[in-house]
Order: sequence, then C-alpha cells, then structure tokens
Amino acid sequence: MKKLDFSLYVITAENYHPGKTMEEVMREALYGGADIVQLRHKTAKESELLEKARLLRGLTREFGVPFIVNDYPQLAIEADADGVHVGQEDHGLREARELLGPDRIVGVSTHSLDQAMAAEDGGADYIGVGPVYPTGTKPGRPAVTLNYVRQAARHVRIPWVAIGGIHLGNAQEVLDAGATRLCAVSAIVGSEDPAAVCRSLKAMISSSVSGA
Ligand code: 3NM
Repeated sequence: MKKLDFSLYVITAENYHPGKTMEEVMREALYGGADIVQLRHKTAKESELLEKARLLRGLTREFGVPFIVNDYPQLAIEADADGVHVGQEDHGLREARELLGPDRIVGVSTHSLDQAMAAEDGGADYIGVGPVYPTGTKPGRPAVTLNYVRQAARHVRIPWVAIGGIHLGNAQEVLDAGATRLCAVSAIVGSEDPAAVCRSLKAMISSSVSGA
C-alpha cells in the first residue's frame, strides 16, 4: 500500500499520559482521526521495537491507515510496515529506498528548503518540515519557525507535513502559513483525551484547507 492521503500524522512517544499505554493512546488517536502513524522510540532495543511495530501494524490495519517505522528500514520490512522515516544522516534516504523498493513509503525529516529539495530529488515520498517551534521531543534541534513553513508551501511539490511543538493553541498559525498537514506528538500523546485533540486538529485542518 503506497497511500499518502493524510492530514494528521501521529508519532509514538516514550512517555504517555500517566496510566495509559502506547496501545491505548494510539487507538484513541486513531479514533480521533489520525490518518498516519509512526513508531519512534530512540532508546528502545531492536527486539522491543519489533514487538511495538507488530502491535501498531495490527492497530493501524484495523483503521486502514499507513504505518511508518522511524529509522530502521529492515525492521519496517519485518513488521510489514508501509514505510520508513529517516533523518538527515548520510545516505539515509538512498539506503532506505534501496531496501524498501519503490512500493513502500520513504519519508525524510528536513530542516531547510535545501534539504527539502534534496529529499524531493532523491525520491522521498513525503517530508517533515520542522521543528516549527522548539520542542522537547527533539531536543537540541533549533526551531525553523513559520518561515520554513511558508517556503515549503511555495516550493515543495511532494507531500509535506509541519512538525515540532505544534498544539491546539498554535496549529492555526501553522495552517495560515500554508501547511495542509500537521504532525503532533506531545500535544496528542500527553493529553488525557488524545481522540479529542485529534478531532480538533483535524477540524482545524479541514476548515483551513477548504477555506471555510
Ligand atoms: N521530528 P512534538 S520535530 C520527531 O523537525 C520530530 O524533524 C521533528 O514532537 C523534525 O509534537 C519532532 O512533541 C518532535 O513537538 C515532534
């Protein structure tokens, strides 16, 4: 399945709202309208990741949405994910594409328009544009601000998703800067009601995209 018809991208975290599990939170996010899910867990061992990936593969299939694995193309194949997401490390995109072939999704994090153009030329299926705001979920990475969102809206031709520090209180200005897809982690997984946050973000995206 190479389906890239999404508007709300949700990524797993290492910490959830107290008392909730990854499965509960992601299920609630899917009920709320998350239409693509990524497994990202920087400190987990590969065996632990594979177990989480299989669980999320089952869950995303129930909801008919694509499932992406961060960083590990081989593990993405093993878990029968729809694709992989890579960062800016050398050859990440090329190696992921070589392993996954043309039919699976390869996404790339970008932090400047030059990186966006390189990812586009290198055959990425979509890119992340961020971090729009400073975020503890990706520490040490300076915010690219809404300027990069505006540039992406003008110049990027493949699907792109704004990411980094986005929550209900600032999503509208990201949409006003030209984003048509949003990704949020802490605003969703740290919430007591992930489904409600997702529904609100989706409603903001749809009214922004339809010009309402
Ligand atoms: N990638 P939150 S920002 C995983 O800019 C990730 O490439 C980013 O989490 C990038 O919504 C980010 O909690 C963290 O800020 C997003």
